[in-house]
Amino acid sequence: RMDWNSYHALEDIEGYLGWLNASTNGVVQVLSAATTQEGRPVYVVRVNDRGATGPKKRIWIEGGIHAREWISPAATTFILHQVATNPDWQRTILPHTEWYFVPVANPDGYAHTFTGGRARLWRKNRRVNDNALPDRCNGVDLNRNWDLKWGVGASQNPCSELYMGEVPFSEAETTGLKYFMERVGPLDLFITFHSYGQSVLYPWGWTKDPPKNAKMLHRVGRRFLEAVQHVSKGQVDYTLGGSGAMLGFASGATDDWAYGALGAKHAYTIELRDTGHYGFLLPEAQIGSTVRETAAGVQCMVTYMINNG
Ligand code: 0X9
Ligand code: ZN
Repeated sequence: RMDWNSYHALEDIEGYLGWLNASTNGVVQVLSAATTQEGRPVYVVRVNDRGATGPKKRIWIEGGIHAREWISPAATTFILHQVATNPDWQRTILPHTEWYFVPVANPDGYAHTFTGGRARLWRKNRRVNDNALPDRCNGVDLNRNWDLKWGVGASQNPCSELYMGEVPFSEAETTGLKYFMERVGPLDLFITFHSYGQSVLYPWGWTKDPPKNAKMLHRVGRRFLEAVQHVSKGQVDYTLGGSGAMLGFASGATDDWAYGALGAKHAYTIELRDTGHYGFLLPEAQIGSTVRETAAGVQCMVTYMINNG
């Protein structure tokens, strides 16, 4: 049905979502948040055990907003798989949580990277900005298109990989996800998976000034680092900090919007393996260990949040 030993084309991922939807007795629901320029749905997968009452942490996990970062949808689907099918997670985590997964936030871009040679490591979506311009001038960086301090560390040039779009939320993917998130309501935890760099980043993206609950963001982020260290037996190290301070300024990203506009209590961008040796071309042999340590990291963050209010 699905495995985490190879990278999967969009159709395989969608097939797996359909299987989950059909075989988990209403616990997993596959919904659509948007239809892309090329006509593909942007799926949101809700996981909620209606049998469990009592307070629940609301968690949103986004993957695949950057087309070439293939390990991101792999990690997102693996965590979804744990929540939906792992007896340990279902006993200890699921009764206290409600999950929303976006396995591939940029399906057009993702599909494009499966057309051979990873289509020159495409990052943006596939909007046609101007028919007269070369292919690299197509697309909007969906992680520069959200409306919070829009335009910092981004480009107004459509030919740039960091093209922010004509206006905030100019894209079907970002608008659709925004509306969906607003309907879901206040989040306790938002995570968007990227690669590469092995870092856990929290707001803000446009300033080095820490947000008001930076201490708490740091404390919960540490749980991820500790779990990865533990599972990898000290082989894999992540760094942790504010994204503006760690990476340089960039706004219009989902993490800042989820935190600053939607009011998510915790919001993170997690840059997965590696630190640059393979970069975006992380070998398939590393998928399994990467997604397992990542799931352990998220499990520890969520467990901490459940136990600490
Ligand atoms: O620049 C990005 O969009 C992310 N890095 S990546 O190399 N995967 O493109 C980092 C985003 C960090 N968050 C903010 N700057 N708000
Ligand atoms: Zn990215």
